[in-house]
Amino acid sequence: MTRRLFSTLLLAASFAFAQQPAAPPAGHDTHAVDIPGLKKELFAGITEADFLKLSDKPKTVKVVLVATLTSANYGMNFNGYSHGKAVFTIPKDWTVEVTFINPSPIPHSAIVVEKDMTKKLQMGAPCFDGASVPKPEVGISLNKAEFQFVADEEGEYAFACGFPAHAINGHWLALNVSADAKAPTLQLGDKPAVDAK
Ligand SMILES: [Cu+2]
Repeated sequence: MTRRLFSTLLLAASFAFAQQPAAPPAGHDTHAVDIPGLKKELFAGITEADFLKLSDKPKTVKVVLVATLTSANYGMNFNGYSHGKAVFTIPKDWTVEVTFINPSPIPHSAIVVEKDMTKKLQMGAPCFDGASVPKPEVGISLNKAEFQFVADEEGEYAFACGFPAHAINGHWLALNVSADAKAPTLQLGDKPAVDAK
């Protein structure tokens, strides 16, 4: 099966499931056994502690987003979570350095948008300067990309996949920018929020 055909089939499947209630996330599982063709060396050694980490630079935090880390939500997850079930909270005016990794042959991407945009088929432009991989609508496969932005406005945002129809099918995590937050935190599923270290 060609990659293009496989992508088309996955997209078709994602549309078919779009009308069904969201399945609960399968939890954090470091093995993505059901998605064929993963370039696993791209995320080898990455653990939960890497998802959100303080940088050596002041008021700067590092985020790692791995698309298809598990087979949850047909691979349309970041770090094993989808549908906003992982929540990053970033203090206002902090710099966020994002490493996006897609070990899958199916294209995915990462772009910061307002949370409401995740209900749309297309994500449009990022809502902070530079807050996207190049050409998020085209996506990246079997590769990684880095970008950074300053979270200079409070609000409810999302790290969304910009590949058409992925965010509306759950391929996004929540991102809150808060003037009250003292430190960056990450909440994974039903676990308590944890400060970045
Ligand atoms: Cu995606």
